Amino acid sequence: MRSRPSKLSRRTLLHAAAATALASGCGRQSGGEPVLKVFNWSDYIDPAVIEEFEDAHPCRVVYDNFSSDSELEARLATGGGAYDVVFPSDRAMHSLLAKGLLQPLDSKQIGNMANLDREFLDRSFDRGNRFSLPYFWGTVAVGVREDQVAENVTGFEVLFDPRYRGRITMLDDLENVVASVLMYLGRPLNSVAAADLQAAKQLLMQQKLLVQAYTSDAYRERLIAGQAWVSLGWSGDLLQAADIAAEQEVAIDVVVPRQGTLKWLDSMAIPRRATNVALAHRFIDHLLAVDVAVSNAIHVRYATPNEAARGKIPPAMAADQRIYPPAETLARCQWLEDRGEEIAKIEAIWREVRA
Ligand code: N2P
Repeated sequence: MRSRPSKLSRRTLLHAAAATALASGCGRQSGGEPVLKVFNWSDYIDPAVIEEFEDAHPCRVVYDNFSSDSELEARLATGGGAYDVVFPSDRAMHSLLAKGLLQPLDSKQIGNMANLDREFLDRSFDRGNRFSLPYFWGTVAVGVREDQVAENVTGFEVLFDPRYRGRITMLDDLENVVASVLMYLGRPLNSVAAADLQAAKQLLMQQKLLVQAYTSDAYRERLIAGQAWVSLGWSGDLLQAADIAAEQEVAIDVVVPRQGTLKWLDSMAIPRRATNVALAHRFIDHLLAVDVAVSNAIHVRYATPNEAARGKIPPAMAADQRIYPPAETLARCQWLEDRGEEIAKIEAIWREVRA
């Protein structure tokens, strides 16, 4: 009996289709059909949502992936790709705005923004939401292969356990990793104090000997395949891995550290150099429509900032504490703050860890 294609293989097909479209050189208006170029994190949209948009508007969406804030910024700064809609993290927004790489949104064209939960609007990185609207939020969490790790994991500790030498993956993301380590050490997550950063660096250098890979996307496949046993990852990606593994009767536990962790908010925005601005607004408005946001949230397993949609997602999902952590855990979570020039200190640590 043929098994149905896994979510990952459907995604792979989607990426392949996007890559072929790019390679064949049909940038804009090929055959008169408008093209919308979207640049997003991997495994971060329901492919059906794109298809519905293409049918409703008629256009073709060229969909491309990045796996770090710096990759997004570099692409926007050099003009490569000329994207129309991008999905920066809260951390990335500070720098994209400081460099003038985004353009203001026309809120009149985005009526569905009324669906958003005010809690996620007007954040420090974009007061008044002049340039961005929230897409999903989530946490930095730990994925654990239950068949390989016997103890009850409650937080980051398992990532530093020598018993799992060579079976640990970490995000390839300096700020997320350093913040998680500071949290594990019980120090302020945004600290740039020398003593805190020294302690974080020391631990990361020790841990390096245990780490199989630093990766911000391949950890899902590695956990599913049993190549990795514990991974620092983003909540929804880990839950996607857990779902796929469950189909193969493999249990992956997704642990949002009880001591608190990093919470983050990704946004939708339009680059300054976008070429299809009207269609970009329509795409953002589409993603904010209640039914679209519901199916997208079900698919990606991240927490939706769309209040109207949250009321309509299946109750088991709305109550899933791995997606929406309980209030007492959330109270211990923190956002990344803009640390300006001080970020160079964290970059220096990361260069040594990754050397
Ligand atoms: C989705 C990754 C979420 C991005 N694959 C974290 N900012």
